Amino acid sequence: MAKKKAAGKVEAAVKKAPAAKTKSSKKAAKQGADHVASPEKERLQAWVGASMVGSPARDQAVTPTWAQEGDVLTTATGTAVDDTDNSLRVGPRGPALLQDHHLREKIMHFDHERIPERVVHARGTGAHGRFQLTDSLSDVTCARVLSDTSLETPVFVRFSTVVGSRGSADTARDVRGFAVKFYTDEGIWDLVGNNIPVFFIQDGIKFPDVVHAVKPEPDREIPQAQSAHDTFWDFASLTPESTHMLMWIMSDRAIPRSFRTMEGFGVHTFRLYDESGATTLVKFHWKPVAGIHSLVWEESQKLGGIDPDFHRRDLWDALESGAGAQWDFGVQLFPDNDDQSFEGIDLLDPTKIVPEELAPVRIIGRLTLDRNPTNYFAETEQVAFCTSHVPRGIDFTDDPLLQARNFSYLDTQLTRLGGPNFDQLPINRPQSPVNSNHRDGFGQQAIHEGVAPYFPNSLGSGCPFHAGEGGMRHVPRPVSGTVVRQRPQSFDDHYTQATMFWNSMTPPEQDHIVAAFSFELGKCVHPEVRTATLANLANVDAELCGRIAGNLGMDAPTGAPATDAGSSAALSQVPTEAGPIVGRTVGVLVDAGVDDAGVDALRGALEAEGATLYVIAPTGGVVPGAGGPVPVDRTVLTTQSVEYDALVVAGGASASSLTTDAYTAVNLGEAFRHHKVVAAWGEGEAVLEACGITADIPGVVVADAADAAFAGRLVESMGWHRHWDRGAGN
Ligand code: HDE
Repeated sequence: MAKKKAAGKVEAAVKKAPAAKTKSSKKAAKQGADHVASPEKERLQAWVGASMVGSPARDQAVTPTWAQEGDVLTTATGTAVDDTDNSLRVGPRGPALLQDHHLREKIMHFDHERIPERVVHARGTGAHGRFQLTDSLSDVTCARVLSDTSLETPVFVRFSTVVGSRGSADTARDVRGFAVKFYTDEGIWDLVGNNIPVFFIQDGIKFPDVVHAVKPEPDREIPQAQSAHDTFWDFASLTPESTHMLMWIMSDRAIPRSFRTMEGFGVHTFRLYDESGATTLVKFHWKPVAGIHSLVWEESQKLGGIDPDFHRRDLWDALESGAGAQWDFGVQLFPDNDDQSFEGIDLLDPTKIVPEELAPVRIIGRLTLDRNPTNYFAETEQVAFCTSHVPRGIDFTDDPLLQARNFSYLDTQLTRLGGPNFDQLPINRPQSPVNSNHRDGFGQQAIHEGVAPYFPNSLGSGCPFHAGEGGMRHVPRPVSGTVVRQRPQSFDDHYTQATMFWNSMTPPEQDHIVAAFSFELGKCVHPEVRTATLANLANVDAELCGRIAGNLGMDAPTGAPATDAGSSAALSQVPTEAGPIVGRTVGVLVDAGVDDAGVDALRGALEAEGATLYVIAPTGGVVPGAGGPVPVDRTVLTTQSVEYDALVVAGGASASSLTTDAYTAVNLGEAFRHHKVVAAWGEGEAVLEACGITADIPGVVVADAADAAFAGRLVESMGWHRHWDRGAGN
């Protein structure tokens, strides 16, 4: 049965070459369908048993029967090991013997466990899931993943920060990578995007420059995972095309609450084509179902120490708890006209967006992440994305950033993954048939049969054949011009969209941007770097520039900001209605005598919304409640308010000891200052009042009992994420 299914596509090609219906054409099908019998597979089957046969190759390796078979410890080549605790020595106190292969192999393997980390995006977190198309794009593309709504496409997603090294903290101010590997039935599609829709530079030749500038300074390797230093701002101030991106990176977008609450963007404009060869330009968008939410700056900084794995843990926990993570997938479609522009915006310029007001995002599908990796190294570390991996129906534009990326990703894998066979690693393997004539190389995993890995051939009966019209297409486009190193004039306006971004922010969001610029420039020791940056910002907005200059104690220069930049509501993160709280966390402060029934009721209500309640007490174990013991999840020694979306003071006799407790006061004050929901029931209200937090303040929820009405108000209040109308704070 498996044979039939996998062979379908190849058979189509075979029909075009009747002379080739031979052993080799069957082999072509077999090579693509990993679960078809072969001598090698048969040997494997005899060895590991039937369970393995018939499952997709990728999953065989994800559940690596061959690597973890049998009960005893063996060497890499299967010899049973008698003792792994003592090296072979001449007497118990004598020297070690060279003939101890197990010792040498164990240490040799350990010595080589690390592979080079990614030169950018080194810190990352991965998850498995699926993509379901809901609205077919068959009118503009022949890509089945975008046109066949009956398909569910498996995916692996890797989120990342850009600047920090592999061990850096998750919550640093940075762009987040949002890379999606679609295992489509027509080959891999890697959509390697970010959570910010524009980029620092317009031409890929500048990428080494921006990365060298933002990475730790080369003499002292300081600072780690921060753009707040001279070399970055030196480069940025001398590169005005980065101004729009700087606005985003200094905004709350760069300190997301969770990967689950980030938008994702393909950034570049791509090209779609249909069976007739008609083309359409497209920008890709991911919209988080959980809403777009961020941390506040102080929170992100504290989390870097309290829980450097905050985002990784959040995603892991959400997937383990079943809350999952979901995004709607959307497209902005544009006619593929001669100048590849839309409403005066050059679609080849990756420092520009097309506002959603001009080209609405059409939602066409949903991404669901629901499975954590089995092994971090094998999956998240070894996953290799290449922007050049696209199935038929999707093509590139001449965006000079995209063109350079198409070279870079394929190239970088050679160093990281040790050779040209990186796409044979289990996590990178397509789930569609593969039948290339590539052979050998480091880490070759396949045992190829036959003698004719070349084209054309007769010894292999011509196999594998050209797919012709059924393969990738290169839609004919006239290209002509003079060879130059030059940008088009239409790339020249570096400020208007930066101004539009500023105009689109609410007052608290603007405050955060001012604070971020002030922090970063305040960390620069060279005054000329600050001066040059202010000169650029003067062209964005006089108030923005003036406020930052004021914070730095400098004079604000005069610029010429666009007066017609307008605004776009889609750019602000402040919600217009309360959203879901799935995957959110609530800390409940308790002590002896707590209203345990109330804790249970609240837990039930929150879990029904997909949120998790954590009981926080002075010590671990259990706390004696009014009606029975309450298990403690975290203690005041291990947790802080920054780890929760809301803090609640429980009712009951426990409240009296909490009223005078310093930890309680500090943490409630902090959650309040971070504009989070703060709540209490029963006697707990007095604890809030002792901290100066009263029921009439926005985002403060109090009630006599932890009943359904209280839970409902708490959930609704958390649905707003932050209560900026509270006034003072970060
Ligand atoms: Fe990347 N980028 N990039 N980048 N990028 C890499 O590829 C590069 C750019 C992005 O989770 C590297 O496998 C160049 C834009 C993500 O594995 C490398 C240029 C965007 C990831 C590379 C860019 C991205 C990477 C490092 C300018 C958003 C992480 C290791 C022409 C649309 C993927 C690797 C993962 C990773 C090069 C610009 C996103 C070196 C040359 C623009 C999400 O190949």
